[in-house]
Amino acid sequence: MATGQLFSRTTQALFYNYKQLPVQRMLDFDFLCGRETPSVAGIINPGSEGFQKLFFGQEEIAIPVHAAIEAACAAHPTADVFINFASFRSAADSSMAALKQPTIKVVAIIAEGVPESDTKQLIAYARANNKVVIGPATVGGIQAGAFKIGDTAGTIDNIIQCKLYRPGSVGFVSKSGGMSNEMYNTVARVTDGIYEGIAIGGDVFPGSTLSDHILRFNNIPQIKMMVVLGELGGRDEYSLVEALKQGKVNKPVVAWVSGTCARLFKSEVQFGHAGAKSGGEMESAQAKNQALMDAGAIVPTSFEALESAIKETFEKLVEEGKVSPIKEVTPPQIPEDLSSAIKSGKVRAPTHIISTISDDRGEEPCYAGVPMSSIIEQGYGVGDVISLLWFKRSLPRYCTKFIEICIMLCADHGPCVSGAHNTIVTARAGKDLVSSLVSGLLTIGPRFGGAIDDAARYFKDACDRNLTPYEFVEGMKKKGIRVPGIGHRIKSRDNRDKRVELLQKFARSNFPSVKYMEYAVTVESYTLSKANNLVLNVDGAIGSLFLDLLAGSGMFTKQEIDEIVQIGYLNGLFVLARSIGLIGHTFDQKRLKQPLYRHPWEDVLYTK
Ligand code: Q5B
Repeated sequence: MATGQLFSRTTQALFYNYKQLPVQRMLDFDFLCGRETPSVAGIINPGSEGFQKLFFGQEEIAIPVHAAIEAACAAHPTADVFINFASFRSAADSSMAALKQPTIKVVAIIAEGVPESDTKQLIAYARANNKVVIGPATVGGIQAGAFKIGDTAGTIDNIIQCKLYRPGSVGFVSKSGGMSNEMYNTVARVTDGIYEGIAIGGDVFPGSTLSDHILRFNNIPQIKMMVVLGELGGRDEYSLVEALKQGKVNKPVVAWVSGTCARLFKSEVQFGHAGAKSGGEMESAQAKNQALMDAGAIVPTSFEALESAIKETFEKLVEEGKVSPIKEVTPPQIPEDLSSAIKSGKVRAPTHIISTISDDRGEEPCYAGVPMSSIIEQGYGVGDVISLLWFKRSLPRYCTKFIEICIMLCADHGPCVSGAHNTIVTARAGKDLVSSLVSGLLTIGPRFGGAIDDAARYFKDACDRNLTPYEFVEGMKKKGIRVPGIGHRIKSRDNRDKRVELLQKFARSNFPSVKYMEYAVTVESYTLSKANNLVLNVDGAIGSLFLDLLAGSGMFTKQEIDEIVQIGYLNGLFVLARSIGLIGHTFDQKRLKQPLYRHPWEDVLYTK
């Protein structure tokens, strides 16, 4: 691998498999470093395209989203780093596809658990084509003040504390991403800071090794000393030993191999990483530390002593005049996200929606405060759910039973009624379920099914004002208004609507009072004297009986009843009920493979 710089202040990456947090962290880092361009040129989200909104400092920017790697590389030919956040299942294929793109030079693979055979193929391809793989199982890497991969170095607070917003003189490489954060802090405390840090990942076969990066750091003039954090298991550190012995590294290397405690265990121990297990003597931390020391690395006696070893090495370089003092800069303040500021209580923000009927934030959703499990365990029915979500209270069983009866009785009234007809025509025009359903629902209104609210309004007003049926009906006639809830196209005095009879029967035996319904019946007697079809229809029966339910249940104040009638809750019963039938008609037509409907000419009166 060798050569030198992988990244710069203009490096741009393609981010595979969109994850909001790491991309935003990269952009926040860019802003902190005073980069002019965002380090993420494009996002690849297999199968979807468009733009993703993210913050670049205070401004929102739209980063292009591509469906495929090839398309992203073609659209962003200067982006040469591929940051792969794919799962371990698809990381190898997507990484290989990226490596095969001429524009991609570095591939960082975050996933843990990539099959070793796949990793070996990636390594072989990368070596043969002069490309660099960082990972798998890595957090990535960082060039201070220039470019950062994904979540490397953690939060912005940590990055500021570790002074990673501007370059120092130390090249750092480790296996562990977590320990990198620790070491960035240590290095910032005792030197002028990190120039570049890479976590190669904890797998047995890393895409690039500790020595690969040390040899590369050796070629970067800005790096004056290197720090290596190895770990027990594997033989990677020995290639560094070889490089040191062969004199290929001419800058001081401070090294520590962790895992010296493995000797305290009687049997072989597997540490966190796949590659970190105590094998034979050669793979022990002690043996590797000794070999590194023998080869000329500065190796402390313990991890605790690593900090002073780094400090001494750096101070020596300063004394020798090999490190020039760094110009400190104050990084700009990253604006805090509203969500975290609210969480910490620093700011308050007005909500945009108010809701009082349901809440899905807790362990289980609640309808008007009643948890889902109670609804199921206590045998609630659809009527109870409607009473919770529409009326925000648990109504007595006879009320919820009445609601359920309304739903059942109004679910359908054959294919010839306005709504079903529209639904059938729509379904036969090849439209989908929702279109067919809503085309039927849109016919519900003052003449068809949607007269319940008006029936309740007018019957209530007339009954409360003690109007006689004559005064009421004739008064409506004078105003040119048909009495809502009265009249039917096919039902009549001699062909009563069974639904109305069933509703009346239930109410008479269960409701404490049926005052409004009885009033509607007296109105019906009067309208029937005018015409045979002016019966109390299903809308009128439900409208008047719901007034009785509201008034007789003792669950509503007078003001609440007026509000329910005024807002118009009750057509909802017909809409809900008839949706069942309209859905059925849609399926029926589709099942019957009915062709496009065309109304016959003979059925139309053509006239001038
Ligand atoms: N006249 C329902 O009318 C219908 C009068 C009236 C005083 C009235 C009509 C009406 C009020 C709205 C209403 C719900 C349009 C009906 C439903 C669900 C359904 C449907 C299904 C299902 C029927 C003839 C003469 C005229 C009119 C007078 C009529 N209604 N006077 N008050 N309410 N009702 N809708 O048969 O002197 O000759 O000029 O608007 O409650 O939708 O099954 O189909 O489940 O799907 O077309 O049950 O009653 O009568 O318009 O020819 O009028 O009666 O003034 O008098 P028709 P028209 P005149 S339930």
